[in-house]
Formats: sequence, structure tokens, C-alpha cells
Amino acid sequence: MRMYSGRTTLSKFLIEQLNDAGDGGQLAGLLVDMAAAVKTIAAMTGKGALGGHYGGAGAANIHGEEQKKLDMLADEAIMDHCEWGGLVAGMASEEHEEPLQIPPDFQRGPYLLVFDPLDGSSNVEMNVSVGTIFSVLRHGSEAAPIERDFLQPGVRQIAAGYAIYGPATMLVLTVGKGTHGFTLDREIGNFVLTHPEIRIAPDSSEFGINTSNERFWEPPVQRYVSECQAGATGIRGRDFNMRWIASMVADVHRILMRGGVFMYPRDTKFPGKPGRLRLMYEANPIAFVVEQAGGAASTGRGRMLEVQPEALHQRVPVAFGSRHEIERIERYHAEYDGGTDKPYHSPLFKERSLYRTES
Ligand code: AFP
Repeated sequence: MRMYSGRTTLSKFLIEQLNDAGDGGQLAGLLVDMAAAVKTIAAMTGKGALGGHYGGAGAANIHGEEQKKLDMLADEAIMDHCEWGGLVAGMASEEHEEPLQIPPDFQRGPYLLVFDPLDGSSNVEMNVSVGTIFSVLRHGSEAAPIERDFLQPGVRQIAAGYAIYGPATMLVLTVGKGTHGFTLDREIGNFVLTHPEIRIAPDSSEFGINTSNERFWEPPVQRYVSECQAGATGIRGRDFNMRWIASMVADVHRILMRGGVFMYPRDTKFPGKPGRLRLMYEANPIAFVVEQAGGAASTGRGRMLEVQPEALHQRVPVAFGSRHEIERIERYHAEYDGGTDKPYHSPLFKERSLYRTES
């Protein structure tokens, strides 16, 4: 038997999945370009301290967060790999306030690419897993895109995914036909399909949330988490486990592998920010991946993919994961909003002015 027969590479998979897409292979081409960028970022992050890329870039992004050298290098890698081929009309990145235009030397294509080049980068020098998150939307005109063109709800994504740079580098993506995982064979340089048709179990006993923020959460989130913590002694009747890596891609990847819930809810810690994570390039692509794996993705008060974006860098509360747990979290929000959750009812959290909706 031939050594590599039976292996499905990313290119082969995309050709098969997108053969009826009617776009002449353009979406497959863009995803292959994205995978090339991911390999470049994997090589840079994989060198660790030996790569000479640790430390700050001496600047802050639009969110006021310190940009790491690796944030900037990952950002450049994606631009370099994806802007040249006549496939994208424009791009938007966590690291740039405005949409990125395609240089005049290159043709514009039909897609908008939105990405977080290095999620969890504050962890990178601790050698904790980090990731890249991306979302592909259609651009409906010939003109160079402006911010308004990107502000499409997540249901309009035509592809999305993430890469995780862990002990192994994996690319997990969806084109709306299930969620599939590929592992980078470093020697050969190919992504190989290792996790076809990932499914998130509807029930689970594991949750992930930064509990140091507990006093800032809304009552429905406090209720959900306290019930998990009560475990077998409380109304859930079974013990729960808690995990928090502080690198969303790694936390979400665990959920795709073995179920669970990931939450970054709105809180009063920074009253002007309705959540920590960004809708367009963090929450929406992960929501698409999670839904396509049979899980659910919510703001706590509605389906993530139906949120109409108002700004490129808009923040949003998130709850991803096992469907029955997310339904419970939504029910607790609804009961709180309807005033029927008496033990958790607090006038403080009823004050909607605490949560202005700016990004
Ligand atoms: P960085 O990219 O700045 O490291 O932020 C990562 C992140 O947005 C997300 O990946 C984590 O879930 C979250 O921050 C962790 O936040 P805490 O600092 O509250 O743990």
C-alpha cells in the first residue's frame, strides 16, 4: 500500500466540498491562501523564544491593547498570502482600525476577508496555545469596500474557521457543510483531514469562564455558573468541571473536541464595553464553526449569527458550545429580563444604561 494513500489533504477536500460552488474554485483558492498564511504563522510561533519575535511592537491597536511583534507578523502574513490572487475585494483585521485595501498592483475579487491574526497573543510568551480566526463574506459590488460593506450578520458568512497553534497546528473550518479539522503534517507541509464532521455533544458537564469577573456579571450568568459550581449538591444534580485557558481559540477547540460551554458575557467591569470579544472576527466565525458542528452560539439573548453588526470592531457577549447548555443560559437571560427569576433578581443589573452599546 502506498504510504500516503487514503489521506485527504486540504486542497483535495476543498475541491470536493466546493465543486458545486459555481465560483470557479475561487473560494477554495482563498482558503488555500489562508492555509498558507497559517503555515507561516505556525512556523513563527513554533520557534518560540528562538524566533526573536517575542515582545511588544511598540504600538497599541484600536482597542488600546498592546500589539505584540507576533500580532503584527501574523497580520502581515495573512495580508501577504491573501491579497495578491484577485480573490479578495478587501480585508479587515483586529489590528487595523479601517478596512485594508488591496494594493493597486493586484486585482480585486469577490470576497471580504475578516480576521484576528493572533488570538490569545498575550499568552504567547508563556508558550500557551494561540490561534488565528477568520471569516469570509461576499462583497456585493465592484467598488473598493468600505466599512459598511463588511457589516453583514454572521448568517451571511460563506466560510469561517480558526487555526490553533498548539502541540500540533490544526485548521478547523466550515464552508457551511459541517465542521472539519485538519492537522498540519510539518514534514510534508500539508494540512491533512484528521477530524471530519466534528460534532459537539448537546449535553456536557464542563464550562469555561473567567470567574475572577464574577461580581461584574449579570444575574443570569451568576445563576448559571453558581448552579454548575453547586454540582451534585444543587439543582443540576451532577458535578461540573471548569477550564479556562484565556485563549479563546484553545478554549473553543476543547469544546469542539469534547463538548462544554465557553462564555465571555457582558459585565460591568468596563461599562462602556458590552462584552470583551469582537463580533466580526471572533464571535461570528466561531459561531459558524460551532453551529455547523451541532452546537449553539448565543449572545445570551439571541443567536449570534443574527446580530446585525453596527461597527467593524463591535464587541459582543458570547456563549458557545453544547446546545442544551446554551439553551439553558438563554432561558436564564429571558427569565431575568422577564422578572421571573426572583432569587437572582437585582436592580443593579436591571439598569440598562450600564451597558452602552458602543464598541
Ligand atoms: P489577547 O489576544 O489580548 O490575548 O486576548 C485574548 C482574548 O480576547 C480571548 O482569546 C480570551 O478568551 C480572552 O481574551 C481572555 O481574557 P481574560 O484576560 O479575561 O482571561
